Amino acid sequence: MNNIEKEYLQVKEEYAKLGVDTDKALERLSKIKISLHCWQTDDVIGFLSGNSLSGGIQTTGNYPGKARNVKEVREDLEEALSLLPGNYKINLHAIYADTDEKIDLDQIEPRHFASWVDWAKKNHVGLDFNPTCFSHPKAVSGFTLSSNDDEIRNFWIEHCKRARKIGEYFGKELGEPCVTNIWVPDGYKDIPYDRLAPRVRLKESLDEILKEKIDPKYNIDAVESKVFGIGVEAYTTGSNEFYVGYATKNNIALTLDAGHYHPTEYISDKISSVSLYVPHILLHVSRPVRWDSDHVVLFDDELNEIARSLIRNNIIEKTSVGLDYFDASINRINAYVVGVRSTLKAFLRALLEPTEELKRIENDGNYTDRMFITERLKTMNFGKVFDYYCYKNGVPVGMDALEEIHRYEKDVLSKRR
Ligand code: RNT
Ligand code: ZN
Repeated sequence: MNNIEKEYLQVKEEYAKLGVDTDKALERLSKIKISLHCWQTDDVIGFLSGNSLSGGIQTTGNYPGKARNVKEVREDLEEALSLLPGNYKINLHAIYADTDEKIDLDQIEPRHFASWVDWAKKNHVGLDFNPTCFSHPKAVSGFTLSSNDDEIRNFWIEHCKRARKIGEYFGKELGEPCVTNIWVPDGYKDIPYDRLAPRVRLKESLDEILKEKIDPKYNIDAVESKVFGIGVEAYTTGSNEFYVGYATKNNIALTLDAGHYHPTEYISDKISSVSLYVPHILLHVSRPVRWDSDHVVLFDDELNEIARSLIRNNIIEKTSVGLDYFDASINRINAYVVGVRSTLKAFLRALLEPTEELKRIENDGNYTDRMFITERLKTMNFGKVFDYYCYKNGVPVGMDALEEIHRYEKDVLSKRR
């Protein structure tokens, strides 16, 4: 028995004293499939819409080694996956189509993504999808699905309709539903006179996009709100209330992006409420810092709270978990590895709680034991359980992962000039 196994057995005993079965927790952890956002590889540029990012989101930094083509995007995703325990999905945006044809976003078809399906099969990952309603000449006015220009609005409606068909295609090919998430950057920099009209148009656009019924066995529709973007500070058409209402009324998935709310608002406290009214939740795991909603996810308090809300009430059963951030100032493989490992650790820690026992204690009004046990849990050595999980899954444990990140940077990323 090596050290990792020995230490695991010790910690397992400690957890058993609290009534927690660490093996079972790891078994449950292995069923949570995180979706890796492909756009961290190349700072959300893609291959269809030109070379700059717009729509109120931004990457800063120019750390060397960003992916320049579809082959490099896949190479980097494979490298990231090789450093991560468990099973995954990959989250694509429409701009990551793999085609030589000169097509615009209102012309995308499943065949432009066929090589992604082959790649996904080979790498045993599922696929998720997003229409790309930004970084495009038809988005420069700041409005897409809520534009008052019919030509523009129809262009984006057509794009989103096609995105859903691609989602359905992914779902059929890969045997697990694709979550197709609609996020639009629409809004005003300065104070609007009419707050309703753009929302009426957004609602009508969505109604039109979702008119065709697609079996949720293949494609799950999701809609994502936001409080503000850069240059869209005064008014966002697709606000929280807009989409909570829309998703509830239309029985589709609601996306909760951890970076899309006021700084004192947390999605961890929204999850339980919305779970009562929407059939499915898509989580965009992200980290807001001041104006930015997209820093690399770290193992912080809010991430732990998010995991707890999902695990303690088993809301995870109706939740898809995707990462959403883009940092161009650090090694991009590291951004994946840290973001995913942090998320997994938060889930693991939540799974290592005597959940039923704590619920009972709380219902009995026994706040003494509730306080003692939840405080005790904070210093339990879940890190050793996580190390063991990595080891069992044949991926580098602890600092060994960083060593591999360095090797890949030296051998691969630094050669991309
Ligand atoms: C933007 C949204 C959206 C994007 C991705 C690239 O604020 O979070 O999800 O980050 O679609
Ligand atoms: Zn998001």
